[in-house]
Amino acid sequence: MSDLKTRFLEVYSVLKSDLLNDPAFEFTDDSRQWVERMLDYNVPGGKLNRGLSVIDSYKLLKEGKELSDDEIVLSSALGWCIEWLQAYFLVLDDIMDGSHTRRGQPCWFRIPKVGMIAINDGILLRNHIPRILKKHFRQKPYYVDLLDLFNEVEFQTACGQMIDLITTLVGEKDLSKYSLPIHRRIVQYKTAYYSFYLPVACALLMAGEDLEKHTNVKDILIEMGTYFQVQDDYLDCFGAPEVIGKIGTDIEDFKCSWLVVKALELSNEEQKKCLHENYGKEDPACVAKIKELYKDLKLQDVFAEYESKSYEKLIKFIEAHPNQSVQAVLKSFLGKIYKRQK
Ligand code: DMA
Ligand code: MG
Ligand code: MG
Ligand code: MG
Repeated sequence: MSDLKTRFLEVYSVLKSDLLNDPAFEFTDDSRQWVERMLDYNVPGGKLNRGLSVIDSYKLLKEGKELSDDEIVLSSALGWCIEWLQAYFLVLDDIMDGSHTRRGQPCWFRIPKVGMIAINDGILLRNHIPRILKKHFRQKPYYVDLLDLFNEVEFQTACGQMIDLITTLVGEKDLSKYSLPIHRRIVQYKTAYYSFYLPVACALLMAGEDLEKHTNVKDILIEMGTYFQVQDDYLDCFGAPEVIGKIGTDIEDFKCSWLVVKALELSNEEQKKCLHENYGKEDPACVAKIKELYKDLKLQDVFAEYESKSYEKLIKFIEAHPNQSVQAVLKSFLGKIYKRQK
């Protein structure tokens, strides 16, 4: 394990212990145990790409200078705030999407003693973020900007989740209404802001930068986030559950996934009929028919083409940026996700 990752994980234990001893609540042994188990189950078990990106980005912005202990702890704490935000959204997303597994284990709400308590746990996870920020950043000149950033991004993500969910009502009425512009809007809001813009924006604030001056960085990161969510949509159907740690539900859920949009574009009349008849059904036989159709339409090849085109486009976009260390931040982020299998 890289040294920074070890340090990052150490900071998790510190943040957790602060939260479990928060003087604003009189914890009992039971409540403390509940929160500890809930955090350990939902917060640290992912790839940690978003969280680690804050430290990586901050380091690159400092032109590779050794970070002080304090800088490592602070950038890690911000990274963990993003992981907390992600945990909060995922706990609730899995309930709404009717998912079964996440990160190779049952979704939190599927644990018999948890059930719908998971909703409140999601709210708690969300409330931990400002508590972490207050404890570690209250005295910083960029504290208000940090709070504002997290609020803005959370709002955009919740709106993205809303359109992800209400668009299925459109699809149930008329599947042929699904299109790339609609898909793009959903994924930009539900994924790109919090997964891509937020980590780099946190690092920029820590480095004393003004976010208003970095709208072009934001544009590139949103583009990258869109590409990332297309990968997520692809892996939902074609990924190996034991590798991605989750079983896909997009077909059953009538989601406006990149795959169904492409399938609609490429289908003949008969194939369209098959889509209309089988998409959005729980029945495994219907799901199998959709997957068969995706294969007939060679969506794996269509995706591979999309993936290399997106990569080229993003690299061009990045290389047009005037600042070398910003370029390095963006390239490092892109390198972590290109051709990802999980
Ligand atoms: C998830 O989209 C977006 C957020 C904000 C959690 P999704 O439902 O496609 O994610 P997953 O495939 O991980 O359930
Ligand atoms: Mg989901
Ligand atoms: Mg979802
Ligand atoms: Mg998905």
